[in-house]
Amino acid sequence: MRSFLSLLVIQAVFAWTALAGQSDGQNNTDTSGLSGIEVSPHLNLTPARTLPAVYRPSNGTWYIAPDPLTGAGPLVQQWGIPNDVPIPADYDGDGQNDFAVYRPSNGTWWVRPRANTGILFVQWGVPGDLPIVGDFDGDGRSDFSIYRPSNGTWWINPSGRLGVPLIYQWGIPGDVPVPGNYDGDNKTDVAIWRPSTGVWYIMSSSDPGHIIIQQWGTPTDVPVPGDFDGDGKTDFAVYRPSTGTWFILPSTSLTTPIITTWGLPGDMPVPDDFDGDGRTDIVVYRASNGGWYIIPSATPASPYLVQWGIPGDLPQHRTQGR
Ligand SMILES: [Ca+2]
Ligand SMILES: [Ca+2]
Ligand SMILES: [Ca+2]
Ligand SMILES: [Ca+2]
Repeated sequence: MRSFLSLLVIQAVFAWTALAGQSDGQNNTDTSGLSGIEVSPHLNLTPARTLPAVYRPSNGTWYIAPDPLTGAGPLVQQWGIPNDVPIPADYDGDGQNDFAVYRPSNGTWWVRPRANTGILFVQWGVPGDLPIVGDFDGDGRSDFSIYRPSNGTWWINPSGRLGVPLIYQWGIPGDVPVPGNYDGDNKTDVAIWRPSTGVWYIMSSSDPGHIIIQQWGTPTDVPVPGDFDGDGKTDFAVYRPSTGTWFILPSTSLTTPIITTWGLPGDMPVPDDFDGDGRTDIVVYRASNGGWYIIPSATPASPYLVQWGIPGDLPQHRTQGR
């Protein structure tokens, strides 16, 4: 067995650099498949809400849809190279997701903050690790974090204490990381979903000795945790691809599941708060036509479609973390 300690040493070779004012040295001109693109440096979204956004692996470019409320945007940014994994999150704490990619080949993170305050670069991870989004220390900034599927360990580099990692063994091979704020204390909880049994195991950040265990889902489901009822706590939820059915267990009413059919075989569930009412919306992305099919939680009788993306694009949304 390769020793745990040797991995620790690898992880300790860690660099943090903020390179103020550097450009990525690439242009922003590729608008293939999308029309009317203008480059806009910043979108101020009040109230906080999500816009449809895609990452195009072929050219490492991000495309964020125009804001229907203000008309601002769209926003286009080249940030990434082939084989990078997009991992947007709010790394600088300004309330907006930043352009960010994780490079699996060498475990490096490349963040271009939306506030344009310089580039963040961190080495955190080894090949095989999965990048994770979450604010585990609760300071409002996402922490550089990875989950190691081979042994179920979590390696969290907290933004409040960079270089002083939090390491947890939580999971076994086959488990799916489902970080979220299940206990409502505004710190992300370490959590996994076990497909074989459909059981969720949550390590509560407010009381690490208290383990939340909930059976919810079947082996072929996809976990889609979110705060669908808007009480500040992440709800257990799964999406069943074969039937396009959502099974949501609201934290305010664990005995009253919400079951909604929304999606066709092949669709990807991309739940997030698109209408800005503080509740996660039921949304699927259809790769064949770049369609975002949105049920806004504030007006569920009026679902709508946003066409944003072309085949091959990866839809971006926040399903993890807070
Ligand atoms: Ca943090
Ligand atoms: Ca928490
Ligand atoms: Ca909730
Ligand atoms: Ca909503």
